[in-house]
Amino acid sequence: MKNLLVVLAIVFLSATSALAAGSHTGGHGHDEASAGQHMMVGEPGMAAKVSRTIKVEMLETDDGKMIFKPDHLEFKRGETIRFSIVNNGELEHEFVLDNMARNAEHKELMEKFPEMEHDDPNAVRLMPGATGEIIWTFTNGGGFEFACLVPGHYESGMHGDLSVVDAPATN
Ligand SMILES: [Cu+2]
Repeated sequence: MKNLLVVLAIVFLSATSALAAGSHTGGHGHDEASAGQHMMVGEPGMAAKVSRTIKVEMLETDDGKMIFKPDHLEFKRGETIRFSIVNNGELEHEFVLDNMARNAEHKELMEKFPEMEHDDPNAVRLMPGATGEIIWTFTNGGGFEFACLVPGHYESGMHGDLSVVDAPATN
C-alpha cells in the first residue's frame, strides 16, 4: 500500500511539472509574432514595398490625458505602411499594433510584470524624444487597434482604432 502511494505521488509530481513546463513555453502571449507566423493584424513588411509613411505622435496633454495623434487610421488590405513614431511626451510610451483581444491580454500581463521587455515586430517602445519605426503589411481586413500598454496609459486615452478595408474594386 505504501509503495502504491509513493508511485502515485511520483506520477502526480511528474504530471504537474509537465504542466508547468507546458505553460512556460506558452510564454508571454507573443509566440504568434515571434514564431514568424502571420498575425490577424498582418505581418512585418519589407521596406521596398512601403506605399506610404504615416506619422504617429505620442504625447501627454495638459489635462492629464495620454494620446496618440492621430487616433484613427485606415488602410487598404495589402498595403505596406511605414509607421514613423515619435514620442513628444515626457514619459516612456509604446506603440503596439494588434487586435483588441490580444492587446487586452497583453495589457493584463504588463500590469502583472511592468518590467516586461518586448522584442516584437508589431511593437516599439520609445523614451521621451525618441523616434521609432515599424514597417507593416496589412494582410487581413477588419478592425484593429494600436495602443500603449504601459500600465495606466491605455486608461488615460492612449489607444486608437485602425481599420483595414478591402480595396474599392467590389463596390
Ligand atoms: Cu504610454
